[in-house]
Parts: sequence; structure tokens; C-alpha cells
Amino acid sequence: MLTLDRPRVMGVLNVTPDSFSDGGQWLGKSAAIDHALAMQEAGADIIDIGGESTRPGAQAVPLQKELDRVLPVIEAIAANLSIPVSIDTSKPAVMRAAVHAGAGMLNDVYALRMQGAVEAAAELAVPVCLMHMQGEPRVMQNDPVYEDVGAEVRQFLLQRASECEAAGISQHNILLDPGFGFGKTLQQNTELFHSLPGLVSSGYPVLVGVSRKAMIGALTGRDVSRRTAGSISAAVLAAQAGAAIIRVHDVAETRDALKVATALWQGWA
Ligand code: 7PJ
Repeated sequence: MLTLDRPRVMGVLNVTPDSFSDGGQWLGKSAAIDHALAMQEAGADIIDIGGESTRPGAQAVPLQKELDRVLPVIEAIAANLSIPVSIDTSKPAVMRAAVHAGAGMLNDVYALRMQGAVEAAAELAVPVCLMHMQGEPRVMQNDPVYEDVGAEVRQFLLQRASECEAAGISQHNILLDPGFGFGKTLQQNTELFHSLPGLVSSGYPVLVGVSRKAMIGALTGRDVSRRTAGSISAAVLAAQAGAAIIRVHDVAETRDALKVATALWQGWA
């Protein structure tokens, strides 16, 4: 679907009223499609659509509501854009409906741990991103504890990958994501980031999402609308550590930064 010969940019499109950085902005179908087109124009390699906020403290969204939010947008994007669409969901019914509507990838912050999700992903046979999270969104930031966050996250993800493969998901369709901000303190996020090369060495493509997150806010003292520079710094370092896909809100800026950083890092333009 997408070759991973250079760091790829995944543009975030939340069709939710309550996501932390763009909640409510792209709720209307035409606003969502315009934003997706703008991200494609800005150099996005893939668009990630989410209909359920997973911000700390967020409440679950009923199935039908999630379907109503995401399906019309996926259909329109699949018809009008040339880049693939990923569906950010944990519900097997949403995974199935989204792929039938044209989505080409699954992105699951629960790493397919919801009942029926592994089976759905195996049947759909599209790439799937397995993300690490300690706890669940409602309570995940209440004092998360690790002995060695990098090692524990890596072990969890490799265990999930082998369970998924045993259930019929092709190894070539699996991506791993350490889940920055999902049940991690600032210190744990920074340690985890430092351990990225270890996860990359597993051989699975690694997806990293740090864009505008609280860890960027904590390090810069900026509110969510002014975290672009901090986010780009993290995106460049993630790419340098070997991440295959960077999930971001600020597509044009991140693309520019990655183009410059990649050429200079390689010593080859
Ligand atoms: C992530 C995600 C992430 C993956 C969100 C936000 C919160 N999916 N969905 N990785 N974050 N794979 O955008 O800050 O880090 S929602």
C-alpha cells in the first residue's frame, strides 16, 4: 500500500467533538474532506480518521455514532484523494465497515484487544498498527507505573504481534507504536522515546505519534495551539531513530522538516 523507504507522514483527521487539539473543527463532512485534501496537498502520505476521542478522560462513543461520523468521510476521501486512509478505532464493526468504505489500514490504540478485533483484522487483511497503552483512556494518566518503560512496552508489543500472527494476521501487515502519552508520565515518555531504536530493531515498522501532545506542552510550556515547533523536533528525532511513519497534525511543516533532516542526515540530496 505504501513503501516505507523514507519516513512517511500520517495526517490526523478527527471527526469528533472532543479531541484535544482539533475537536469539533472537522465535524461537518465537507470541512473534513477539505482538510483531508489540504493535508494531501501538503504532502501527507496517509490520512488517519478517528471518530472516537482517546484523550485522557474521554468517554466511550456508541458504535452507531462512531459509524455515522467516520463512514461518510472515509467514502468521500477514498473517492477524492489518491493517498490511503487509515481508520483509528478499536471496534471490530467499525474496522469492517471502514475497510468496506475504502479504508486501507487499521490503527488501534487497544492493539486489537477488544473482543473480535483480531479476527476482524485477520479477515480484512490490511496493515494494522498495534499501539501500547497502559490502562484505558478514562483513567490511564492516574499514576502510571513501570519498572523499565522501554523494555515493558517493547515486550508487550512483540507479544501482541506474535498473538496476532498466530491468529492469521500476516507479519508484513503489522506495525508497532509505543503509544506516547497513553498511560505514561512525562519522564516515562522521554525514556520511552530514548528507547525507540530498540523497538525499531524488532524489524516491524514503527509508528510514532507525539504531535501536540501534553509531553510537548510540558517541555515547552505552550498550550496546544502553539506546539508545532516542539512537535516537529520530536518528529525529526523519531525519524532519525528509524520510525517509519510519523502521525501529525501539522503536515506541511513536518514534511519540510523531514525532507531537510533526512537529506542532511544521509549526506545525500
Ligand atoms: C495516537 C493514535 C498515537 C496511534 C492518538 C492524539 C491522541 N494512534 N491516536 N498513535 N494518538 N497509532 O492524537 O494525540 O500516538 S489520539
